[in-house]
Parts: sequence; C-alpha cells; structure tokens
Amino acid sequence: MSCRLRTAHNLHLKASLSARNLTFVDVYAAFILSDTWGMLIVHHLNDSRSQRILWLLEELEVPYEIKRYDRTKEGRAPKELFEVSPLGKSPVISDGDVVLAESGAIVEYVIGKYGKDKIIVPESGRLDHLYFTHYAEGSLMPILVQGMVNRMVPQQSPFFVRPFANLIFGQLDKGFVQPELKRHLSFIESHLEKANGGWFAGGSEPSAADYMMAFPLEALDATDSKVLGPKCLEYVRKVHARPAYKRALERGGSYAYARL
Ligand SMILES: N[C@@H](CCC(=O)N[C@@H](CS)C(=O)NCC(=O)O)C(=O)O
Repeated sequence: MSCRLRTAHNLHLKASLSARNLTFVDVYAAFILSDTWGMLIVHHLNDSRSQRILWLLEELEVPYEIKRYDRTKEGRAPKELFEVSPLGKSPVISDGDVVLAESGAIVEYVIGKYGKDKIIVPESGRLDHLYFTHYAEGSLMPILVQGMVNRMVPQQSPFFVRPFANLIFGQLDKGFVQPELKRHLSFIESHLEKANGGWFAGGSEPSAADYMMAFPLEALDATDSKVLGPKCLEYVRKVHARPAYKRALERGGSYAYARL
C-alpha cells in the first residue's frame, strides 16, 4: 500500500474505532496492524514446502510477513491452518484479498505479479522451465511422499501389527518407490549435466522451475543424500549458498532440510 493510501486508511480506521468507543490500546493495536495491511503474508508451516516461497520472495526482494504454524506431534498441519485455507496445507499466501494455496500456483502468481522483469528464462529453456515447474509436484514429490508413508505407517502401527506393516511397506518401498526414485534421479542428474549455468531452465539465475525443484532435492539431500548424483548435490549446495536463500532461512526459522 502506498504511504498516502496507508495514512488515509489509518485515519479512517482511527476515526471509525474512536466512534465505536474503543480504548487507546485498541486503537494503537489497530494502527500497528494496519501498517501491515495488504502486505503479502506467507502462512509458513515448519519444515515444509513454504520454504520455497520464502526463498522466492527474498530473491525478488518483495516485502512480506510470515505467520508461523507448528506441526502437530503427528507431523500434520495444526487446525489454525485450516482456518486460512480449506485443505490445511502449506504453503498458503494471503495478498490483499487473494488467498492462494499450492506452491506451484503461488510461485507463478508471485513471479507474475512481482518478478516479471527479474526472472529471465532463455528462449532455449522455455520448455524445460514449463516442464520442471510442474514436474516437481506432479511427478517427483508423489514418490517422496509415498516413501515417507512407507516409513511412517509401520512406525505408527500398534506394536503387534508392526512386523507385518514393516514387511508389507518395506516390500512396497523396495519394489516400487526405490526403483522409481532411482529412475527419476538419474533423469534429473542427466538434465543438470546438460543445463547451461546449472539452473533447471538453463539461465544464469534461478527460475520458477528451480523454486519448485529445490525442495525435493534438498529434502533428499538431508534425509538420504547417497541417492543423489554429483550434479544434484552440487545443485543443492548452489541453492543453499545464495544470500537470498540464507535470508529466507533466517526469517523462516529452523528448517530440517537445509544442511548449510
Ligand atoms: N502440492 C501441494 C502440497 C502441499 C503439502 O502437502 N504441504 C505439506 C507440507 S510440505 C503440508 O501442508 N503438510 C501438512 C499436512 O498434510 O497435514 C503444494 O505444493 O503446495
């Protein structure tokens, strides 16, 4: 909001509050809140995909606020996140009247609104840019999530069924998740070997494809780094070395998937 508009907004707010007989403290609190009115808010669940959005906003130098949500002891989103968006998933952003979930949609929205001239995709990388922006959540993340489910279900099963659960989910992991993950990671590795400049769309700076791809790769690096090839490892280091990424970490708080 421009300063003039904000001042007008504050004055209007102050007048309407005093007309309602509110105390000085109420008015002061409203004044403070009104200063962030209209500012982009990232609803940030710890250790989650919303780290993507913090990194992107830092790269674009877009002012934003963070509203934090802590996972429950089962690792799920708390009920407060369902009050922001019906599926209770992170990330979600609010930007004025807009409330938007789904990290790919948020990345495209933020770049479209705030980063058009800052994110340059070379003509030769347009298709890779489109592909990897969607591939990250559409094809790669489901494999990681399936792997996580295969580990979690036996851990959370009652002790008397745990050996069976271990057997069944272990087989699922060995027979499906691991081979599939290997195939995808070798595909990504060979893409990065060819990518000029080391970013997914081949430019000299990260693009939407990178804001999307960094999360699964850094999650694998932190949990099972031996599955990643040298180019993937180099890529994760390169992302983590960016000053904007470090600022995002500082603002977002502890994050399990960044081993800096
Ligand atoms: N495809 C969605 C996935 C969102 C998602 O599953 N987020 C996880 C965090 S990384 C979450 O909110 N988990 C908490 C829960 O499911 O309870 C996106 O990219 O935003």
